[in-house]
Amino acid sequence: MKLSVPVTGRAAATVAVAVATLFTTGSIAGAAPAPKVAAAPDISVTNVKAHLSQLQSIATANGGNRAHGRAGYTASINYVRGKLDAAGFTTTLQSFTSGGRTGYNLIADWPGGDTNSVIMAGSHLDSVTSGAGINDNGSGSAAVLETALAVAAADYQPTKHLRFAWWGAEELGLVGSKYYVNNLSSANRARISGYLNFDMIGSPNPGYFVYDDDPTIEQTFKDYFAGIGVATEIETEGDGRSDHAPFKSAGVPVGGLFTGASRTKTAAQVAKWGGTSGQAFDRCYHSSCDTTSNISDTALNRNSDAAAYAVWELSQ
Ligand code: DTR
Ligand code: ZN
Ligand code: ZN
Repeated sequence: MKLSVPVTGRAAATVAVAVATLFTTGSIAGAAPAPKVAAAPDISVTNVKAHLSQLQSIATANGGNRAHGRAGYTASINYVRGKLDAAGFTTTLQSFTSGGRTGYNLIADWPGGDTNSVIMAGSHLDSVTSGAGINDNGSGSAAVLETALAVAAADYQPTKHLRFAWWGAEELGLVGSKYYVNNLSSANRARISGYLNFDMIGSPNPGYFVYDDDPTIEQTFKDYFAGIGVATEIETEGDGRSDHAPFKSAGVPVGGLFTGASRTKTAAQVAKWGGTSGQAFDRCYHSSCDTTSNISDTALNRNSDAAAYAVWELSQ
């Protein structure tokens, strides 16, 4: 399709992807049509679950876990990196040492966009040593991976630059994400306009918790859930207990999603969300039963879609 009007700014950046949908709103005769923002895709929960199966197989083949400094962690990194490289991302491994073992952060940049204004989405890829870590945090890792692959599949070209991250050694005290933030120059830190964190988003007895940090990011997630008619609550099960904390401490606007860990679901929460009252959101938290059976497909689906929605909305 050839455009007969000059296209500038956001429209120019998105025209390659969205030519068919860009000018779908009605326009007054003679006036330039209003540009329409690109809509986020629906993330395939089947694809997200396929990544979880792969992470489970990796744990099973490597002593039952994907923990920092173990073979299951490097295999997890290689799996995620292989998918991203094949899709056209620029990937970087950042190594650090913790407890005498080498750890890795995987960073994937999507070429294009304004690198002075970066939207990041991240999740920790390590598990504890006691299990495969499929909800904690295969769930966030798989959702972020599938969101990144959806960016590539759409050839999405937002105005902002997109960066995805998989952190190492979160379970040892946010070691990888702290290392990343501490090693950013102040100029590069200032270029990050938002960091979105996904840690435990498929709990089997789920709640829908939104981090109460940056108001714009929080509202973006709330808008998504309002649109699908799902109530949310503010996340309170340990503020600062995941990889958004170092970003927040450094002054980066943060947000994220969570479906609950060892806290108990109340009767009021069951009235909103269903599930079992008096039972933990995740009874297998940090246990050997955190396997592919320890996932609510509904929660995983909703939160994966919410992740993509926020990445799209906040980057254009
Ligand atoms: N940091 C997590 C679990 C966790 C507990 N509370 C929250 C709140 C928000 C995100 C995550 C969490 C772990 O990896 O064990
Ligand atoms: Zn976690
Ligand atoms: Zn954990």
